[in-house]
This record gives sequence, C-alpha cells and structure tokens, in this order.
Amino acid sequence: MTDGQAGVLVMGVLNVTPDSFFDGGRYLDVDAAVARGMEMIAEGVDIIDVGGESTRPGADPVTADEERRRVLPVIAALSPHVRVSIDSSKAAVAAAAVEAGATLINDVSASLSPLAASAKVGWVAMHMQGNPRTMQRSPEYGDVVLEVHDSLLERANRALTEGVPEVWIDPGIGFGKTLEHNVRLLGALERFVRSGYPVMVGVSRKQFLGTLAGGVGPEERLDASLATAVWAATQGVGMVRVHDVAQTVMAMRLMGERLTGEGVPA
Ligand code: HH2
Repeated sequence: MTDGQAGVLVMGVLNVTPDSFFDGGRYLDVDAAVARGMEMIAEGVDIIDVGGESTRPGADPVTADEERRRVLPVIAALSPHVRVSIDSSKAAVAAAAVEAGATLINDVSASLSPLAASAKVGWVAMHMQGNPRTMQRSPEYGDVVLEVHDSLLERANRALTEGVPEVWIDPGIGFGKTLEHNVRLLGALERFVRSGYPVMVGVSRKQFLGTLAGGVGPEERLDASLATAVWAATQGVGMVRVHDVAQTVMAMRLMGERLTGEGVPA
C-alpha cells in the first residue's frame, strides 16, 4: 500500500447535457443538476466536474453560448459548497466557469494551460488522439504508453513554466483508444504516477468495461467501474472521475483507511 491510496480524491461527474453516454438528459434542468450535486456532496465527493458538452465518440459539438447556458448556473450554485471543475475545452466556457466559481479546468484537449495560468486555477491535461467526432474510427499508436506519457509530460511541463499552480495528467481512457490501448494504459498507470505529476483517470461505465465484462450496457457497468477504480488506486493515482460517487467513496475509504490497518477498531 502506498501513501497515495489513503488520499485518492473522488471527482463526481455531473453532465448538464442531453446526450452524455450515461447521465445524458438526467440533469439538463438546473434544479435537477444542483440537486444531484448536493446529493454527491452528502455522499462524500471531493470535486464535482460539471460538463455542458458530451465528448462521447461521435458526439455533435455544442456552441460556447449553449455550453455556458447549461453549466454556469449549476457551477454558481454548487461552488460555495464544494470544489467544482469545468469539463470543457473551450477557453470562453472555461473562463466564464472560473468566474462562476470553478477552480479546476478539466481539459480533454490539453490546450487551455495559458488560461489556467492567468486565472490561477488548477488544470487537468487529458490525452486524446483526434477529436470526439472521429477519434474511435481507427486509433493508432506505435507504443501507446510511451506516446501518451511523453505527450502529457510535454504539456504538463509547459504548463508549469507558464505558471499553472496545479497540474494533473490523465491518459484519457476511451479517447482515441482501442480496447487494447485502454488496457495497456491502465496496466501502466504506475509509470504515469512516477512522473511526479498527480494522475487522474476516468473509466466510469465506459464502453471498454462493457466489452471486458462480456458485452454489458452502461447500466450494468458499476462493478467493473469500481474494480477498475480500485486497481487505479493501488497504482497510486490521485483522483478517479466517476458517476457513482457513494460506491466509489466507500471503496476508496475501505482501501485507504480500513484495509491498511489504520482503521482497525481498537
Ligand atoms: N471522460 C469523459 C469526460 N471527461 N475528463 C477527464 N479528465 N478524463 C476522462 O476520462 C473523461 C473526462 C467521458 O465521460 P462522461 O462525461 O461520462 O461522458 P460524455 O463525454 O458522454 O459526457
């Protein structure tokens, strides 16, 4: 057991979209989104990741105006109560989200570090090959671990020199990756951790888990998601991005406090 496990943060997914692959349409209404956010807080979430545009394979892009309309009221309502990140790769949306109270930019394009530097907020550099519309058509790598690792480190190092106060790296599971690429990256998480940057990973209910679990749909991927989050925690990641907050918080607490001996009742 490493020290990191005790402190694995749980980032809760809150998509204010009609078309996200799992929670699409559930929280389009501001009140429903804020209620889900408050529920996640009660469940022990550390950060809530608010998104206004689906990045699922083949998703249609959304305008900045529409994305802002979806996310800003939700961020404004939740940020007094919990840390909020904005899941966007549009500078105009991320800047407005920071104004509304977000303190972390979760950037699947890994391109917004200058904004994070000037706004003095945290930044997640996620790796993606291509863009969501086309990324799953025929992703190709020579050595997927090496290429994703080196590309993230280059972006992260640049962000530090730009003055970003908090830099995370994320291998971007499912973003321009085949099943084999995803599995190789998950198997090599420890290599990313050794870079010294805090690592986050998002596997929650993703398609490759459905395939690995025998062809099950998103509704039936909780067990596989939890198992994979636990694996990631054993490898030393600092944060897992999940839909199922209560169950993941329980799993991380069990690992971090209960099963290490620290939590053994006297
Ligand atoms: N995955 C999704 C969205 N944002 N951000 C990071 N840093 N890492 C991820 O793995 C990641 C992410 C996709 O999941 P979800 O938001 O549930 O679906 P959708 O893109 O359909 O809204």
